[in-house]
Amino acid sequence: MNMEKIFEELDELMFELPSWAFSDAGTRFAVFHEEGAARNVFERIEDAALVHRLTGCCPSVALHIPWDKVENWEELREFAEEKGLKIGAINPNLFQDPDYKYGSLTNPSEKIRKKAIAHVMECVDIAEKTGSKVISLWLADGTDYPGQDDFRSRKKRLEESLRYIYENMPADMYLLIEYKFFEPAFYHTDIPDWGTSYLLAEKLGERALVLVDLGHHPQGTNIEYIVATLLSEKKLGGFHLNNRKYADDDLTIASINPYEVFLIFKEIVFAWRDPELSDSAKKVVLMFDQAHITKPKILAMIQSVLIAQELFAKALLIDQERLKEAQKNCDVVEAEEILMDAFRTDVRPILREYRRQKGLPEDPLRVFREEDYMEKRRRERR
Ligand code: LRH
Ligand code: MN
Ligand code: MN
Repeated sequence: MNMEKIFEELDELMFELPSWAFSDAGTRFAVFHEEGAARNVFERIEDAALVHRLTGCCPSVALHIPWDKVENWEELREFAEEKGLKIGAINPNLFQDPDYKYGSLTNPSEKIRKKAIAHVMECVDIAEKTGSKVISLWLADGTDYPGQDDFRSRKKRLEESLRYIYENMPADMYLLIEYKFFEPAFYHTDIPDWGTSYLLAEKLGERALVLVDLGHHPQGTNIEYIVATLLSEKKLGGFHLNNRKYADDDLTIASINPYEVFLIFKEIVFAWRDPELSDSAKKVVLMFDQAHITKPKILAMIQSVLIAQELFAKALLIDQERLKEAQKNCDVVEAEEILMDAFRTDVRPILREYRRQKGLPEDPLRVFREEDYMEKRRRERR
């Protein structure tokens, strides 16, 4: 094992935290209050900064507009920078306004489409003011019943709306297009899969890319294969990391299926090391999109970062040369054993040593509990 190489690669592994994971969360049945949870964007940034301080690998925070709201965006940017954070992807909200009942960027009404476009452009403006280079778009658009609207007309409206947004963004800003195969619409979804996101992104241009949310696929989908395909086309823009058992559960990454995450990270690691793909693969943003209902939020986020880092470190350990050899020889068992060798390795001592060398706590979860950061927040945020 070449520790120096592994540590160098770990240095490049950065995650983006979602502001919305630090506030009260729930299901469509109820929202639960956590004492001391962040109440506004400043407190969300404070919590994200704490996660970064303890883990050393989460230097940016994604915002959701208008869940995150301030008078002065430049001021928010300064506040974040003082805390050691950058503002990451700006996520427009095109799913909560009742005007979007029949769609946002696809709505049959031109007036509502224009309203949705204006909201995205407001987010572009916020991105400029906060120093962000990424707009991350997810649409709840779809229909509930056959015949409700015309598929091809909706596709055309969507393409036109996206074209306007793309052409009016600054020339160095990226547009990530997220897909989700169902929900909230139950009959059809306008952007249901990676193929549709890819098609839209491809038509728009180089700065439009696909975003893969791990919870947005039908059961049994081979996500690592989608990831490999998008990486090879230089069309993968980012991830929303999370896990699920049933639908879009937004559970802690790897809590249900760690091997799947390992196999996805393997694709990223191999693309990082491929001279042809390295540049584009290293730009892929690894964001979390999790909502912790029964776990304390900051603690759950630290846990998420650590498990993601751990699975990435395992993927770094795969003996790529031996794997190539086994694949050439069609030695299926040997190839799988090479992956499993890495997956079964306990990398926790390596990561403790890595953190020690960086001056970080070796066990961030323990430090968070021992320093009683939550009690402090409960007192301050009463
Ligand atoms: C939709 C989604 C999307 C939203 C977030 C809050 O299910 O994954 O990314 O922006 O949840
Ligand atoms: Mn998502
Ligand atoms: Mn989701």
